[in-house]
Amino acid sequence: MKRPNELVALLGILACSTVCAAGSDGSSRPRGVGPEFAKYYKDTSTFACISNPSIKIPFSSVNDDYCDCPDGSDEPGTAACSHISASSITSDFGDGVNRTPALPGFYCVNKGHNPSYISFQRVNDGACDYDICCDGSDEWARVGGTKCDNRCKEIGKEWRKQEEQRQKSMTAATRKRKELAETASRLRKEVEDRIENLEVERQASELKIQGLKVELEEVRARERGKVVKGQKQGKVNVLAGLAKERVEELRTILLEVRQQRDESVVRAAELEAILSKFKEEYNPNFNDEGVKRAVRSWEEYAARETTGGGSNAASDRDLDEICKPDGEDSGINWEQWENEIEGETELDLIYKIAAYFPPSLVNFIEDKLSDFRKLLVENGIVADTASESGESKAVIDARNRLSSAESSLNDVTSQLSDHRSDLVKDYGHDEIFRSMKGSCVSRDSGEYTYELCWMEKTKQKSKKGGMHTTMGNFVRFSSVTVDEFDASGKLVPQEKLALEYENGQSCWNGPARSTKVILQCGENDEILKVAEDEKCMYSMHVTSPAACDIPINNGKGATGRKDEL
Ligand code: MAN
Repeated sequence: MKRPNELVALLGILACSTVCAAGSDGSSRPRGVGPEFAKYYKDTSTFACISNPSIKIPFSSVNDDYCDCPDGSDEPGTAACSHISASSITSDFGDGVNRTPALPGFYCVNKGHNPSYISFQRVNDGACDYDICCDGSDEWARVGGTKCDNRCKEIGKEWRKQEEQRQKSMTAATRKRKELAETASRLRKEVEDRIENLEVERQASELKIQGLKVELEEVRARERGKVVKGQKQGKVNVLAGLAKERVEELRTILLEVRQQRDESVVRAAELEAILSKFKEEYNPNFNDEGVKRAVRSWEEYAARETTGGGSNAASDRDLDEICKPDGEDSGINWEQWENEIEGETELDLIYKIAAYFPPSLVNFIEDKLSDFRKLLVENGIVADTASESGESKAVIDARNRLSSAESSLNDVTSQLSDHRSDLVKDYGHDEIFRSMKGSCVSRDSGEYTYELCWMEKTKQKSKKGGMHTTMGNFVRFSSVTVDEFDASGKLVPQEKLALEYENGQSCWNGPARSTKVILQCGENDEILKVAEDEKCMYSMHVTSPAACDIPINNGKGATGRKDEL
């Protein structure tokens, strides 16, 4: 089954038989076969293609540099079937033949280091691939004179050193993660305790408010009993009304009496004139005893000093004043009194008594009255009407106590609501990010310094100065698949935990900035790389102990405790 032009392979075959000893475990396997596939190559007379065992070929056709099996399994040590391994769409042409590569690649024993598989295309391609095949066994045919020395000893040594370092770092990362998880659980407990305390505070606060409402009503009722207010209901106003009526009545009577007096005075004057004339004109010689007695009486009357019963100018002026109707310019200005009275208590009027005393006594009396009033207020006997609103101090104080209790209840309620939302918030597996919330890590990249604050924001700041730009606010966890080298140096897709930051500052002519933070396990929080994948859409690759041993939940909501709630 060999073709004449497959000289290179033939040379190789001459250099080493088809069934080169390959096993580090001492077993003999064809070249390029890994220990897990050794069982297919045990029969040294016939070989059955691994994925299509009905296709059988002589064992001598194994590794003869000609691809016989549709799955390439007859050429584990050459590149003859590399077209199969290179292509991935060979599985089914409807003929029932499986064309999927049966082997992962050429097996490099790499004694002194780690065995690994290298892709068949790189077998005998004239290049030493020490990164995968440190023993150089992939270039066994020495194509173009290529000779790859076995470097596994030194490469293995360096790898072990690095691996030891990596292991140490991973151990430290795992320990840190454990500490972070403990801190997170303590912080959660603190929130739960706080909620419990706040709940007690809330209930106490509600009871206090009920009590203060009752107290306010009681104080109001009590103070209402003490305060005399209003023009209509006040006793002083009633008294003033009565006094006004009485004054009017007396004034009317006075006017009548004054008129009667004036009339009597006129009449008396007329009579006096008659009697004077009578005295002058009577005949004293006419011996009439009755007339003589009358004249004597008149003379005695006329000789008596006047008693002032008649009018004189001064008393008339007084009477004129008194008889003027009450108003602004005369008598009592009732309107002014009534206005003054409004809003005042009887007590206030009593305190004004001081105004009626001689000025020398006024200060003394005012001091005494003020002290007395204070004493009455302090002892709850009279209401304190100091406030402009007309409410007593006691009512104002009671209302202030109620308002302050209500405002503390609002505060407690809002704290409770914040803490409760915090408890149901997704903080990731083990709520690990609860302990990291608000802590930040930054990295210089290009013309910017980038900052990541866990569970909060991502920011970008120009090194030239100026304000920072928000690249997003944390919204949720998600996951991304990225290709990573595995231990054997192969790129394999790995699912990574990611944190989505969205709704950052708007981009000019573009979307609001957003950042996808892709996490990988590491000893420290460190931004490894920042990229602007599309305009204003950034990705950050970050290491953190928080990302170690985390089951990825495909970004479907909470990765931790929230699912249990
Ligand atoms: C700033 C930065 C850049 C961004 C542009 C868009 O310069 O935020 O990352 O691409 O604005 O205008």
